[in-house]
Amino acid sequence: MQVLRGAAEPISGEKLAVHLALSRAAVWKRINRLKAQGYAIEGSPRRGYRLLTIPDKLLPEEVLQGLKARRLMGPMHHYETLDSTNDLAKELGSRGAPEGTVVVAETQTRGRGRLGREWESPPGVGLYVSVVLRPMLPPMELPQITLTTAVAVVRAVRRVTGLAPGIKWPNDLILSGKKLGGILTEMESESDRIRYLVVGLGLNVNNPEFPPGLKDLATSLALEAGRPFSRVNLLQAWLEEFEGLYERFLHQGFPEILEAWKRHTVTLGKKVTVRQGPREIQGQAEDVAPDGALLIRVANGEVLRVTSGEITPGPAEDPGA
Ligand code: BT5
Repeated sequence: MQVLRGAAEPISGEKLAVHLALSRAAVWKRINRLKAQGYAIEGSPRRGYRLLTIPDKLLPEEVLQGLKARRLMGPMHHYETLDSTNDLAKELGSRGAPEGTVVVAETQTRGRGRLGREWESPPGVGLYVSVVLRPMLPPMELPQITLTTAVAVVRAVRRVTGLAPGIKWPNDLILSGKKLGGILTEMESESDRIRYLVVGLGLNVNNPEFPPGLKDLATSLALEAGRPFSRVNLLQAWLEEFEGLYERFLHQGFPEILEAWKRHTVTLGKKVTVRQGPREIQGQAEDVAPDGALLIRVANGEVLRVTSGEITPGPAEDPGA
């Protein structure tokens, strides 16, 4: 692939065979595999092979090309369709897949949010990606990794598109008041140690529209900017930003990342309602504790710690909420 990509002129099968130390038949097979993946390759018996177009897919050949992240460098698994990239990443994690294993799909048939909710994952327009990590950390540090992931998404989106999403505690990426993306962090732990964890990111990139139920709630980068963006560039940028922040988190702890998170959040300083199953807490979102918990000042002046739940703006009965 690299050879074809860099070539201005068609390259003969013979030359490719020498360059790749393969037989002519093996070169032919490889070219056919690339074509099946969607690469448009012109081949003429006399002149050789020429790359015409690269498919708009998150193929490892494209994503790993020029990727600066080293720790999260793969192995990378790409699928046209998966039930859920988190499910496959968890399966790979349980079978011993190394840290940095990346699972990407063009579409998901059962993309998941938290608490069994669905993640709308139409083909070819979003990022649906999961990464296996093996940090030597206690399970209670999981929320910090979710916040770290969100900061990495903000940075990646800014870098590639110039748009600046906000973060709604703990895991929503928000643009123009609508949901642009979400993060699903899941783990397998033993006693007081994380065995492996999976960080899953869903990001709406080039979605031209959303189904009726999501129309008023969801947005995509393309809808906001009025033009499409390269999903490959966004995935590369997220892997790079995430790797940098994850390493910082492991070596220097959470404080600096938390400060960055606070700069990007749209939650703090606002009146909120938190729903935790049947329970509801109303108050002012004051701060995030060093461990990632949200601190809410309620009517009697007490500050409550919230480690999970659903946040909506204002008091629940507020019609403007
Ligand atoms: C999340 O859940 O926000 C986490 C979503 C994580 C999805 C990724 S995709 C790759 C990986 N593999 C998976 O199977 N999952 C992860 P939550 O906070 O529970 O939000 C879910 C809610 O967001 C739904 O109930 C809808 O209201 C809304 N929603 C669903 N699809 C959406 C979309 N594409 N864009 C915006 N909002 C959406």
